[in-house]
Amino acid sequence: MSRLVVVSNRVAMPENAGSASVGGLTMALAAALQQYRGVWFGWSGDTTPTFTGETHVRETGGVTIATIDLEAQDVQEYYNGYANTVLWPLFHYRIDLTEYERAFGEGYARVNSRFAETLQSLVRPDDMIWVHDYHLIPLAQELRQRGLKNRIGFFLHIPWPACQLLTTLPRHQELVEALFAYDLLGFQTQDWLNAFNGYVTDELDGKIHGDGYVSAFGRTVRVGAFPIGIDADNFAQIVQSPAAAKSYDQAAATNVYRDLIMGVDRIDYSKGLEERFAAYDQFLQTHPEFRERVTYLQIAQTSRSEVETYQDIRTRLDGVAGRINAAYGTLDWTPLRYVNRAYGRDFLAGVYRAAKIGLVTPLRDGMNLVAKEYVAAQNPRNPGVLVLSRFAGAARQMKAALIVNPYSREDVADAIKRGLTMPQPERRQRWEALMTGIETDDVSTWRDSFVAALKACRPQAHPVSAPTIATAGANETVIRSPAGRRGVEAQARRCDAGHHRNFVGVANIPAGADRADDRPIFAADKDAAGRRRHVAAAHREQGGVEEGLGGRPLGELAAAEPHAEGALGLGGGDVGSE
Ligand code: ADQ
Repeated sequence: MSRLVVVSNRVAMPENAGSASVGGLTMALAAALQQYRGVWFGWSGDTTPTFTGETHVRETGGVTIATIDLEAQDVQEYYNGYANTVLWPLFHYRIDLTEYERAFGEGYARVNSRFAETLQSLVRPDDMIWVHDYHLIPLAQELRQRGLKNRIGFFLHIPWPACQLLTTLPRHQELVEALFAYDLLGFQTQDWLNAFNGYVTDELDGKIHGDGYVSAFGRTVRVGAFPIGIDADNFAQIVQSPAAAKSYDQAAATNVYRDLIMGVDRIDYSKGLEERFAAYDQFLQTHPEFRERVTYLQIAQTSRSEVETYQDIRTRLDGVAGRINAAYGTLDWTPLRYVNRAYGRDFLAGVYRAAKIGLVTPLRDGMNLVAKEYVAAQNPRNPGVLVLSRFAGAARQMKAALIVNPYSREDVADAIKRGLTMPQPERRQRWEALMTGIETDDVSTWRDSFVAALKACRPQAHPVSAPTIATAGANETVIRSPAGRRGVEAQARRCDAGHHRNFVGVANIPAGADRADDRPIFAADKDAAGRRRHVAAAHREQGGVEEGLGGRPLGELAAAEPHAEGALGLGGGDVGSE
């Protein structure tokens, strides 16, 4: 049996995954790896002054855990920067919060290259590799360039943005092209898959085949929607645990005369917490008869606290929570209890069960596992009501919830009222429909269907050898790549990223140029300001650009005036314009 190699940004030890550790991805992967004999590879969370490439390996519960440390600059540019200040806001439709900085893109490329460099020595030829999430989009391309032919799948845990939004990202095509180095691309829902397909047809002029494959950049990959679920069996056991019983009793005892409304989220603007607080305010304002009869408990763990936007949102939430309590609170009633900490899953399960309303109102969410956990924790005889945003991926499956528009505080306030007054038979009917879905589409269905699709997909013909690079004179570097123009271009960028930022573009050597063997080349010269200037050229026969260098010999090229791309006949559109 081939092993499963899971790669994600962070690795959480499976034995701790059931505790207070946070993050839907962690929960899902721990469950997946306990079933498969495999390797989990990722960043340790630690930093070293200089990257060593040393892998820390250990075995636990039949799983090999392999981690690497990163440099502080890597963490800043790749994790806080490109992943969480560019891709996360952009993919959650918040281009107003997206901060493009070239250094972030370079850090992202560098860390993906470091991941690939270290990972390749751990991978056996028949391993299947499953890469997770937006931090690691270029990883397969990096591995292919190092000669790996394994089946590699990618799963995106967050939404895929609409084409018009994605095109605001400098070098968006390059990012999407990297996805075509995978064999399988998985999305949470059909909506996000449709958005991806929309980009492929509208922006790339690619093709959507009827059989689940899409083509662009001369490559064809399998795509699919694989909605993630929770470990329903495990959750059912957790709900029955003594710790859950204790937290249930605590929550019930403090709310004997009151109904509990509950939210559990990481503090993140995508989760719609400010809007949710405003909706609760609206509810109390327009339904005074419910004052002192409800308590809203919001458990919100801080996350990504090194990113400024996350510090800002925390400050704002503190302010809004304080204002609501000041406006409506009485001597013995705190309308909104807002708690910034992580709890164990067993503790959470008990509190979920005690809550009459589960309030899950993200503005945009790949799936949202809290919605599923809340339902799974309910007492079947007397279940609570899930109020769920239509913009969570989960809304696609959980149609028996009260579906709301999180941007409308009136809509959410109405749903809170409806949930609080909903007769028991309707609550039970809705809960049964929701619970059936949670049991059917649980985490093992997600895992098994993804892995089965990865096993079954038609493997791509991957270029198997890495580009070769050689110095061919004072101002020239020769790059050969079996991947043709794209391989040369990618390598040229990598050379460039480390020390210079003035990569110009890629062009073919036309027939008749004075390079007898018509090899792919990458030439560098200096411009008038003394900066190095690079020109890369791809192998003519391997699908390179149409434009040539006008038959001019390389020596002439190297002497060309700066900013004279037109004169050089370079193709490549936005290359180098990041
Ligand atoms: P997240 O954005 O982290 O995950 P979510 O799916 O809601 O969002 O998962 C959060 C998990 O963390 C849940 O299991 C929840 O119980 C736990 N959690 C949250 N706050 C906690 C706290 N204070 N204490 C303890 N546990 C807490 C990303 C995507 C989602 C997608 C998941 C999985 O953003 O859309 O559903 O990955 O693919």
